[in-house]
Amino acid sequence: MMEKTWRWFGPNDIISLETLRQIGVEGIVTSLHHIPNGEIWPTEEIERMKQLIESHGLRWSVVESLPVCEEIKYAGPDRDRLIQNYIESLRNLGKSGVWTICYNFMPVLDWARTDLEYLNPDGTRSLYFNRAEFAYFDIYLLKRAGAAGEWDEETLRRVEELKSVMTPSDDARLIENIIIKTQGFVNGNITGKEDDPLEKFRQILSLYNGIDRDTLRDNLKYFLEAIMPVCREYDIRMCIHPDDPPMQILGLPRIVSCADDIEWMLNAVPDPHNGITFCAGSLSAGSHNDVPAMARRFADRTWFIHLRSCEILPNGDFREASHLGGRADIISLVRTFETINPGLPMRVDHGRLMLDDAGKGYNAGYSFHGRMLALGQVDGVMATVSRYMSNKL
Ligand code: DNO
Repeated sequence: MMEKTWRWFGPNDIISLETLRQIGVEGIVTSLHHIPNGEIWPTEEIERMKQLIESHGLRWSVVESLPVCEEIKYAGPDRDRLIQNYIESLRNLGKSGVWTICYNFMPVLDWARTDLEYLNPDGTRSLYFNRAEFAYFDIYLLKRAGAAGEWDEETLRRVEELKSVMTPSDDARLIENIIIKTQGFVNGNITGKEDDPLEKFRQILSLYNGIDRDTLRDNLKYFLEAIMPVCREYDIRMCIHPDDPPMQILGLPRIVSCADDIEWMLNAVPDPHNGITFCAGSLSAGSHNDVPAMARRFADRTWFIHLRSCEILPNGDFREASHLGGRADIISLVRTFETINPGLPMRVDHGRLMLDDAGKGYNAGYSFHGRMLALGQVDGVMATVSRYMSNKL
């Protein structure tokens, strides 16, 4: 059966490893969050983390993420040195036996939501992407040249409605959600300590002027070809995370948004060490993605799974559904992966904000009770599928 893992943010995480053990977690997904992007992860630091995890009867199953610097993505002058550093980090992880690495190749924004506490009828709160609010941010707050021309008419109509009701504090909240609260803990481009985060954000965006889809694809291929030798040497499985949401945003190219994209990147470097993180949540936020069909197609090159599910609303907004609802069809996914590529590490991704979790300072999407409930649900699905597959049901 899939290995039940949990994203844990290191010794400063409010949720302890003891707690995780008690709720049935087997493996830990974490990163060396204190090491700045682009620096080599030293063996001693990797070993310290590994031993801490193992001393609680768990294992360090997956690194999420070993971040790829922007400069590698847009192919800046320092790219080869940064790739060498990446290779050294992989070598050190390989020597310590940490062999599954999640990363992404999304320019600038690691993931995007407009509302981190969208109120559901039952009183829980979800992460939500309001298409009109995002377009409003793009056009009126970021003031990106040409932005208005990239949105459809219906969204632009909603944007004008919004414009008449948004207050300065609504604007500030939107900026904070899009470029700080969702980013600071995963990416490090914007930490929230900047005097003018929006201006800093514009500067980072401008690094991608002139970079289109094909160029970004070339840069991904260049990066993967450079790291494959060390991956082969230590049997390291690289797992690219799909774009979240799976569409073009802010004029940036995104190249892992649909089945054709995934097919392209797997074929561009046809080595099994070049694989994917099957993030059912990200993929299900795109109406063009048939998630169960994609799982069947790519299960043999999947090395890590994020179980989560989105619901797309008629106006193009999406919200994170319950782990048993939405478009992803987690029951079907568990059966597919257990049939084609059994035993992969899986973590439930995100969870609703519920019970007494609000206000405790959890990273957006990573509160305790919602994730624990989701893990319980998925655990039940896994047990049922397993029994069914062994013909005892
Ligand atoms: C958000 C996460 C992403 C993911 C990275 C992987 O909750 O799914 O931040 O960890 O994109 O590199």
